[in-house]
Amino acid sequence: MVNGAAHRVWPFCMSRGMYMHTHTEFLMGNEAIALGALAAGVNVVAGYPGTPSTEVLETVAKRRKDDVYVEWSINEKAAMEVAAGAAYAGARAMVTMKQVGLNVASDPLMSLEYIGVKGGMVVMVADDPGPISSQTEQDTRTFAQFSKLPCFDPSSVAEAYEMVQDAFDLSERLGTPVIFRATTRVDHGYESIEVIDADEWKQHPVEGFIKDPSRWVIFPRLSVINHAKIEARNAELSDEFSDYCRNFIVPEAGEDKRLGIATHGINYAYVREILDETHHPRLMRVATPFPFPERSAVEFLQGLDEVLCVEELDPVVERALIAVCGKYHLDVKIRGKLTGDIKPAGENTVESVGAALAAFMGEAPAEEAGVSAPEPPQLPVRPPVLCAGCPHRASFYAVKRAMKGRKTLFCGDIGCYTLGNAAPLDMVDTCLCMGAGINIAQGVFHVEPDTKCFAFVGDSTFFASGITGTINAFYNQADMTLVVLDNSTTAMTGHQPHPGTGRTMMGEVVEKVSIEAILRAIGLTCVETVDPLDHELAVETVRRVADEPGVKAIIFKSPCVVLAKPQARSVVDPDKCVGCQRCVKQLGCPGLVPKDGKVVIDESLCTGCTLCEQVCPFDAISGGQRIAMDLPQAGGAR
Ligand SMILES: Cc1ncc(C[n+]2csc(CCOP(=O)(O)OP(=O)(O)O)c2C)c(N)n1
Ligand code: SF4
Ligand code: SF4
Repeated sequence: MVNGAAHRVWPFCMSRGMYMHTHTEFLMGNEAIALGALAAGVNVVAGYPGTPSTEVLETVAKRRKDDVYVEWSINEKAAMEVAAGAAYAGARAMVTMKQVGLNVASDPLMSLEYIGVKGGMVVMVADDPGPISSQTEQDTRTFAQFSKLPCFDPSSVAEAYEMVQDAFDLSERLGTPVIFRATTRVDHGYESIEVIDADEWKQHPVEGFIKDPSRWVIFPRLSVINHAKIEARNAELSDEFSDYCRNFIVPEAGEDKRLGIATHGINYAYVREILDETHHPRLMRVATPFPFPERSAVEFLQGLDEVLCVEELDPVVERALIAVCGKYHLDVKIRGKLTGDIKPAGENTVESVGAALAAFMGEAPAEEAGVSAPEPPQLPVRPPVLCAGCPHRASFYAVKRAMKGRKTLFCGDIGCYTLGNAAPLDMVDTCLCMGAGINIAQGVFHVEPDTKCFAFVGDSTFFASGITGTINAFYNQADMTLVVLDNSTTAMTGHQPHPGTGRTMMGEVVEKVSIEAILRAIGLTCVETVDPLDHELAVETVRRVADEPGVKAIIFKSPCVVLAKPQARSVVDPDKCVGCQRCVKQLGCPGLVPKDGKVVIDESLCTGCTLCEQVCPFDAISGGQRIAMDLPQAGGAR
């Protein structure tokens, strides 16, 4: 439709907010998504942290009413299944994760599409073009096509708030999970928006689980029947989405009627910011990349010669428009990523989109047209480092010293401790995805048995996906050392609790799950727990444990310094410091600063962890006090 005139109005666009009391809040996109879910009457929210998705669940926990249940699950698969169970029982449920989390949760999600849900279920996935804080640049719109699930893709904070409510309504009406996908600039952008007052949030009564094996038990026969239904439903939904008010066409302004621009998500905002309101090509904004609003696309393409698809990550809109042109014999040239007009990877910016639009519209190159700002001066490169006093530094350094001169492999994993790869530690040889390091170490061991293989894993990662790898190693007779870096939090994503912390997102204090007990239950007989900041003991423990046969484990237990209050800072005695800079060269702690041929300690950074005190060969550093976590009795951990 062109500006909503030609077809019926999509019901969800008109149903909310008309008779409701609202107020204005300045919100981050993720907060808006959380408030939208609460306004839609969400009953259960489960998730696993990951940037840029984390604030959604945290905001639900902060702003929820007493009858809303919220949890950090141990990983995304668990979260997906918890939400599915709640939705089976008729609750409105949301599951939150970052884009790579969807890989972990894909097994239940792919089957869930065949089974369906009773209460509305929204799968909130945050994509990370760039990537800014992820290991992949995957596009959840493509995952929506693969899984055949309807998908929403908002362009702004205000839209995210509204669209998540649309997603719940659609999910419940169709009995299917719905993907709600936003990208970093929407998730972490801020806007003042109108939100519904809390006392007018929808109350969603929960019917409860009704037993019906013909519906809830997946079997091949059921799957083939439901597959056919899903295909038919998606064809209908494509038609319905052509009337959805957020899939719209903006008619061209000015003389030129040959060109069109198709876009989505935050790129729509960039395009609108760049284009002259009085003179621009016809625009199509795609808010539901799957099922693609085909009828609307045909209308958009009528009479055009060329279309530029301005998108980030995969060429989803571009491919869909090419298919529409083929199906309807439309002679329109579709340009975008596949033709090299839009960069194939990385995040778009107002400047990069401006340059692409200027070239497409035959205008002066972006610089001359004044579209792009002058290049800002280069900022100094500041690689990420472990915090001053981070216990991970001490753990890596202990293993490094203990294994010096031996043939070793150090498999890292995902967390703050990935930063152990940087000089001078240089202790991460591999890093793939969460939990992978433990299995990669086994793979190397099986072809290179003379290498001492180590796998470093954080405590949250151990619970999320390290346990199965450890069992695999034990069962398949690997010879390797597992090093659990237990800082009692999920530090990298903002210090969320996990089963080892003894706290839940509902605010309950619960029994801590013991990593040591898990390792023993698997069958490991050599499990030692040590404070990594007790340097000589840590080194001695690594030397001894690494030479035990089979799978053995060291748990380095010391709190993340961001959560612990420093007791006393260390200082360098300038009369004793000879300027050898051993502390700086060995540890790379940002608190140690070379100055005038000697070293001083930046007291605004130092946490008094004492590691440099123990490393200095001239006893020139003193005064710190390390923060210890409760450790089991000495020797009791074997
Ligand atoms: C599948 C997946 N889910 C979530 C994330 C986001 N994430 C990165 S590291 C991490 C856990 C970090 O905690 P931990 O292992 O305890 O290490 P720490 O950062 O505390 O050192 C998470 C959840 C991810 N990278 N991949
Ligand atoms: S005591 Fe030394 S190693 Fe520890 S934080 Fe301070 S400067 Fe860094
Ligand atoms: S946040 Fe905690 S775990 Fe992460 S680098 Fe800093 S001290 Fe280490």
